[in-house]
Amino acid sequence: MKLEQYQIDQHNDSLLSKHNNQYIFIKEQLGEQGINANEIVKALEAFQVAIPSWALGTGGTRFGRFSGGGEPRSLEEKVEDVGLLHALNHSSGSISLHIPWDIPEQAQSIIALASSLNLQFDAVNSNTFQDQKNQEHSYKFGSLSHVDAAVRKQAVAHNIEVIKYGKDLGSKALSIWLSDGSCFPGQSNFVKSFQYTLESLQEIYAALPDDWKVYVEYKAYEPNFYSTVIQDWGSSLLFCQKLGPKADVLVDLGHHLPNANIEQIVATLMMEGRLAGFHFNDSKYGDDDLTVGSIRPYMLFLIFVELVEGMKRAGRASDTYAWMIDASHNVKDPLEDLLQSVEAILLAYAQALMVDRKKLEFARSQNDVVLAQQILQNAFRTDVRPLVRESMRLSGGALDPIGLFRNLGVRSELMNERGKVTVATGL
Ligand code: AOS
Ligand code: ZN
Ligand code: ZN
Ligand code: ZN
Repeated sequence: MKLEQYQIDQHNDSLLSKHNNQYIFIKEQLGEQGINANEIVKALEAFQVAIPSWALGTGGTRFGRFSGGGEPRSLEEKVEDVGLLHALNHSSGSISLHIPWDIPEQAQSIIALASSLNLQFDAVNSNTFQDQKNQEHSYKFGSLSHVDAAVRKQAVAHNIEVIKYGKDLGSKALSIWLSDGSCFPGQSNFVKSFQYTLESLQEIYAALPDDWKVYVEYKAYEPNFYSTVIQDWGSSLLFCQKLGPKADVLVDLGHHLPNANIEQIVATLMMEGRLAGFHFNDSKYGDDDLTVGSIRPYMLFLIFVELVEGMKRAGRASDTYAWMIDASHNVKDPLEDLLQSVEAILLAYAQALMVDRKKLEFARSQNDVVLAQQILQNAFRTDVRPLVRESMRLSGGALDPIGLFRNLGVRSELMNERGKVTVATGL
């Protein structure tokens, strides 16, 4: 199934006069505060969020998986799904593959399909947290950090193979999330685990093409519940610093211990020029991988306040970072869910762009705590949805992506094509 531009235009026409009123209202409101709405809209248009191939099906949990119908059965169908998202919102212009859940056997035809949908290939993800069929050594007790050199060698070789797949597709980065760690005190030697991991990462790093990066993702716990080798941003940064300039830290919002001040972590990583990008999601308890902005939208906004500031300070455009959604669950239509996530990201970004930085710095210099808080909350409490809609409309997307997805019956069309019970590969 493919969306045609006339379907989007018809939909937009039907909503246009209502939208225009709302947009003019916020434009005036912002104008009074000296903020140019059109500039924010332009920045929103340029902000692209990658979609991970594993979020296109209903997610698995340890306790069961309740697949919906019409899920993608192949890599081609996953690319087509992201094409649908991108046609609707024009903000999801790339797909991130996970090897071996996705094996791009015929790179040329996959590339052709992707480019016909205006999609690119984002970072490729390796997987040494599961054993694959016919694999010689098990990762039960670790991969890049394993006590046995033969296991480490196998895990390094896998990562190098993933780079090769990515190269064929035009990806420019390898994302590594390691589940390595221990479940019980005494099980592993922290220092040896770190050093083995470093040596393994160095071998992978050496295999990176010149214009590639490696993103090192950290996570506090799970599946290991006593220690994790790359447990926090500090460990991740340490690995990156030892590896070299092609390695940067990847922040997944669900990977911190409770109540961590993630916005401060972001500010510090950006200060050091070592933020690779994000895996966006939301959570109440742990690595819940819920829809972005569904639980803690104010935190998301505060993170974007730092991102906007950091990008400005570094003189870097938003497309020089890796923004991705890493979410998955059982209860929503995955495509509708991803549309909600992308919208939440753009809303937080728009609000962060509204913050009056000069006034904020002045308030800080005066220790005017009340004013500083008010400046942030004034932005957060502004309904910026018309700005996000305008950015989608201008770039050729839909004013109401989920509304159009439903009106066109996209999911039932996909079920007709693919079947009522299909299970996408992934966690
Ligand atoms: C795992 O918790 C991480 O978020 C990784 O990014 C992982 O590769 C991805 O979520 C797929 O499971
Ligand atoms: Zn992640
Ligand atoms: Zn995660
Ligand atoms: Zn997560």
